[in-house]
Amino acid sequence: NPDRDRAMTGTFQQGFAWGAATAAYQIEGAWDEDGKGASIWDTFSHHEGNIYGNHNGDIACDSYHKIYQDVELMKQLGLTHYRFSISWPRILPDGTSKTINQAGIDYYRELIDALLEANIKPMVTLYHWDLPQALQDIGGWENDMIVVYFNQYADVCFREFGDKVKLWITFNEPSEFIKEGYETGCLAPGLKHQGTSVYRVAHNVLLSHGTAWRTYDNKYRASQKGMVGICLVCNWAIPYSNSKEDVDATERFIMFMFGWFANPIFGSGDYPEAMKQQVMMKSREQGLTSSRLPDFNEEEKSLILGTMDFLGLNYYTTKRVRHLASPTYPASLDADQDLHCTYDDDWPTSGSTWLRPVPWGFRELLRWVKNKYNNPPIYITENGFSDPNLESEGYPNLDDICRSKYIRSHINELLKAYIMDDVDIRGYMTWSLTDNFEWCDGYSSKFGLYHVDFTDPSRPRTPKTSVKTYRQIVKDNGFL
Ligand code: PNW
Repeated sequence: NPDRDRAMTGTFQQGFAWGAATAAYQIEGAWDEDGKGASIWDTFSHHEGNIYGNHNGDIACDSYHKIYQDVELMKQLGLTHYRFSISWPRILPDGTSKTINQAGIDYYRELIDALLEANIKPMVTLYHWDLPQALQDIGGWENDMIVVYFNQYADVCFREFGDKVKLWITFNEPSEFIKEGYETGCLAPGLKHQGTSVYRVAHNVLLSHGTAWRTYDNKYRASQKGMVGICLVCNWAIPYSNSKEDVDATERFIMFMFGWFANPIFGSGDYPEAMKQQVMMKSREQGLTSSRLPDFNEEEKSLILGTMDFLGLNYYTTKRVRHLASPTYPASLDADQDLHCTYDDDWPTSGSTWLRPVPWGFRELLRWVKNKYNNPPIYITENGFSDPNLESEGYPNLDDICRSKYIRSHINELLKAYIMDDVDIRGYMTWSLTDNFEWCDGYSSKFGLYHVDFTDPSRPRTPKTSVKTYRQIVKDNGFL
């Protein structure tokens, strides 16, 4: 449908949030400075063979020492918002509120003040994957006690920064760090606990989220008047064929990726039916008497349901989904879904195998979320593109026309969702401000609007062409 891709002119509402997003471990560096404790990412990346080229985040973009340079980049873009994350062990070195590292608090206060001085509002993620190693040593998210520790940490952050931070995100992409951290082992802590752990961990993450939201609601909301949300990543998905099997598999795919967290927090108040049925069926096949997916008791359900002031939605790509029965063993989150994902060959490529730009999928996803979950307020908290591997053409290539195209086309679909579909969209944060430590890809994968030279000790930042593109859209509040 060629009409689908036609660009639209128009603007977003006054006060629309325009931002860029980052995460502590990916940019800060200073991994053991000024009293910071180790995180699971320090441990994981220091272990040979876990990361491309054995890269690590010891220095990264050195953003810990470059507050004012980074704020300058945001000013050049004309941003109204900046999404960053707090490193839990930088302020609570052993994970608990027994010891507070004042230098860590001071660092984030200085950053927040510098942002506000530049008229940029902070949006702060509490957990973007860098758990204190001390808490991993007692089981991390598999230990039910984590709910208490996360709540202590959230409470310290609300207390210390809540006078100036009005937009909070508890978790970034739980589906992602749980699957890759506890089952495939691709992300820290690198565990390969197949089949059951992911569901137990998700249960604890949901309880942690709900508890922290209630702490804000009970102790801080009246005086601080902020909002607390969660970031969920969701691909759009379309069936491989019109068969009922493929259509059902597509629905399952979205439920396992998004409904797993969305339904308990702002949907039915329980795990999705498709997920419950599927994991029960698979568990029975494996000779288990109960499902590997835990049940919520009523108390847990009511603790979690309704604990969301806004949805942070991360969108990158779309998949084509086909039903495919998986073998009974080994049990895994993937095998539980009985499906196979592909993409269409005519979807363009990027520097990441998993990322095929499909802008219209963005609008479809937004419309689906609106209808399925009763029109929640949505901030796009991540959307971005990795530079194709241009080594052969001489790196760095700062003329990132593909990123410009990605940004323009995705924001245009967002505009259609806002104007034509009445989706309640409050803002858009691009991933990412600068090139940074891209998890297991190290520095080989580049998502930044600004290039960073990681071979230079001063980590100079240079604008790519997409800076101009994004600055114009921000200035026009859309497309004039
Ligand atoms: C995000 N997907 O992860 C993370 O939040 C960032 O820290 C990361 O740097 C960025 O994407 C780029 O990789 C994703 O399934 C996880 O489409 C999964 C998906 C996309 C992004």
